[in-house]
Amino acid sequence: MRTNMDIVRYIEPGARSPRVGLRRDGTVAPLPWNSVAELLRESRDDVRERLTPVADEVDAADVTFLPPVDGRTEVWAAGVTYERSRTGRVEESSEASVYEKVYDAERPELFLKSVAWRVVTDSEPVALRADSTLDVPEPELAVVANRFGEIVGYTVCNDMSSRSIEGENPLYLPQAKIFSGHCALATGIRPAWEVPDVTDLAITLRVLRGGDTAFSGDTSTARLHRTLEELVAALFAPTDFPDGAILATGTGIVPELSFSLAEGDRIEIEIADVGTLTNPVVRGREPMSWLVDALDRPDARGKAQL
Ligand code: DO4
Ligand code: MG
Repeated sequence: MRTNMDIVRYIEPGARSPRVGLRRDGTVAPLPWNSVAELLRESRDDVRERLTPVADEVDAADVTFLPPVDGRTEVWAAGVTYERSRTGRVEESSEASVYEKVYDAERPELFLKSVAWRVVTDSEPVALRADSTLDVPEPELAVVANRFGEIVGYTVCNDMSSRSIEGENPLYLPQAKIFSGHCALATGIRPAWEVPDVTDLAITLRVLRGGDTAFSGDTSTARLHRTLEELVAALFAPTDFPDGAILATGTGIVPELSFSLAEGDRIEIEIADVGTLTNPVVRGREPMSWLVDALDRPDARGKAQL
């Protein structure tokens, strides 16, 4: 029988080190790994077999949840994997043909999105670059793969993007995609065997502004132009990932060019059977400086009042 369990990273009040745990029914209990990176060094079968708490559970309301990525695990992203993403890039870009070509090419577009420490999680802020004029959230199903390239689980990713910077020149992609507050993951990793049909998951996005809905959209993973296995295989073919990797699989929701995120917005993403992710929006680097403080002090993390 399927349950609502997911794998989380969390810290208990007064503790110095995060733990990896199993969250279910409003509780969390520690698992036999010290980090998500350590878990991703094991085979999928071993993870499934060892997914049993090693100590008593505590109330989930009493702990702080951290992004479900640590150590040397990298977050990568695929691009232009939905038709809507291709259309959106063609509209925004000074070099439309590169997006037309990559949609149908055998080789997918893959880019490094984030190292672990830069990732934020649910209820922490995401940011807009101070020099960007057109900004969007990108709600994406993210695949969590172990060191062998096996899909162990899924989570929700927001691949925050500057459309004005990418649109000016595709070579600016790393600057459009990587900045303080650029990448959010949900707090939980849903074990792959708990998701009944990953090929047809509803994805919804809502942007709230001053209590009103400023944008909403939806799609389904059924519209993904490539398979998850194909994307993971392309990522792992030339590269070792000793602590596994998280791969966001691209967005199928792209607002019209007339819409841009603004400071103070609240972004809500839901992927059926996987999880939810809500983040307030700030502008510039300064409101994200707590990420540096949180390197050694997880209690410095910038939880927002949502
Ligand atoms: O081609 C640029 C990035 C595309 C992307 O991030 C997406 O389609 O989700
Ligand atoms: Mg994206």
